[in-house]
Amino acid sequence: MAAAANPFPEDFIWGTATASYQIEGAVREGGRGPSIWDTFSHTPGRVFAGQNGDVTCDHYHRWEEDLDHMARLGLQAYRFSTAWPRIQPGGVGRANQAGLDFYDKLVDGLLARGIRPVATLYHWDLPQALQDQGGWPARDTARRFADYAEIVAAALGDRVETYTTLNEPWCAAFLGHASGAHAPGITNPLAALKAAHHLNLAHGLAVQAVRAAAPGAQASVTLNLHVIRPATDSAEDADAARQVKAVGNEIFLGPMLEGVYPADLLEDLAPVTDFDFVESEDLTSINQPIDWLGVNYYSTSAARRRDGGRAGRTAGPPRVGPGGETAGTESSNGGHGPGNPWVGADCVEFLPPTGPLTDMGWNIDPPGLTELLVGMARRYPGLPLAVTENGSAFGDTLEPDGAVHDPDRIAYLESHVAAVAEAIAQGACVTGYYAWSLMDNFEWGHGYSRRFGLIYVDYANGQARHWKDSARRYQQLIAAQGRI
Ligand code: IFM
Repeated sequence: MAAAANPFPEDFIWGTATASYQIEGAVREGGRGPSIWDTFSHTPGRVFAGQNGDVTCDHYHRWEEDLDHMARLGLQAYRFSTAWPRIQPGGVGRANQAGLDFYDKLVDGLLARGIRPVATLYHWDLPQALQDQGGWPARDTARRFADYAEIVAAALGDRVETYTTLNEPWCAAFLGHASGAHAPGITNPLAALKAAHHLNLAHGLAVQAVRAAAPGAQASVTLNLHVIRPATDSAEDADAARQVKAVGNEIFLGPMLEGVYPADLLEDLAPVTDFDFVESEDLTSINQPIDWLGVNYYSTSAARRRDGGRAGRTAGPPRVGPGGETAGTESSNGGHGPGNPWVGADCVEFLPPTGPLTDMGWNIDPPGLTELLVGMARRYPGLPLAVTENGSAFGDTLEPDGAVHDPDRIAYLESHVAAVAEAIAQGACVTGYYAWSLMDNFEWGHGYSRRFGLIYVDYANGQARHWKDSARRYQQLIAAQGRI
């Protein structure tokens, strides 16, 4: 029997992803200033067991060893983030050379190993000094971000294949400012919407700054697009799903890719604001051409209209936000942040996730990834897509011989790679897949209680790295160009 054709094109990119605050540690070294996550994690009750990113994987010191692991895995690209407070410790002004030097040697080390660097400029570690001046709800933060983007792009230049402006601005805006489950821990719907707009503006200004400073590099943004299904086929539930998608997806897709805030979103949000913080040229500034769109995908959700319609927000039981982000009153954030991140969708509730769940309490729904990719490809023909994060947290055990057997993670990986193959077979232009994550790391409000890595990090024993079985499986998949 002839082997089935491999849908992954020859130039498909296999990578892994990480983020600065989650892996670097060394928070007081190399002139780094404090970020909002330093402040948040050192505030009692915010993070599971009072944990923080002070040391985490100690990647700042172990980066060479980590690059060697990447090379052994056969990675073709590595998606990392630059820490704004390492590069501008106070968020403004001249660059801190020691901070740039760290990423400079990281990029050279990647290139020396044949791995393409993909740099995310913002993965949530805003300099605390900018938070003290208003943070993302303040317009000036967007302009400061463009300055920072220019500094990074000028320093790393075209050695970096792609600059991604923002990672998951939904989380930064709504978990950070509506539910308060993430730094800076604010619970104010209007502040969340202002933050969303200023993140949009920051994206557009940063794309322009990157293009000017590194003309040979590509520009992208990564969104955690939520796959929301109506709980029933009733018109009410269809509208509930629409409302959630509006504030979860369209609030970024609209301005960034179409130059508008959709009318239904504005209508839903009218009880909160008339968007008077949007200035006349903003949408033009935001709507910059990008070279590809990054999509982070973990799970799906089902939404329904709550009895009583727009009866207002309830505290509700602990739950998990669709698209894989913690939300609401999860115990992991110590009971803080009781707000609802779904600003403008007060009359919506989510069904409890069903089926086998990951340690995050998230469902496992590979067809959701195919649906998302195919849907985006049809909506934006000509815009290549990449899966910039996908992965699963499971409770791993380090065996005495150093092995970590993680069949559930392997099954998750294989089924989602197959889902990408299916999307490509259906015509979606998907150019890469980045497993989350290279190694276990600081999982935000959950601290170290959730392990997403392909590589196990033994925090209690000098951050020693141990390959899980899933790392070996990913190594095989890469070598076989995605053939399951
Ligand atoms: O760890 C996070 C990452 O920082 C952003 N996307 C989701 C991951 C898993 O929760």
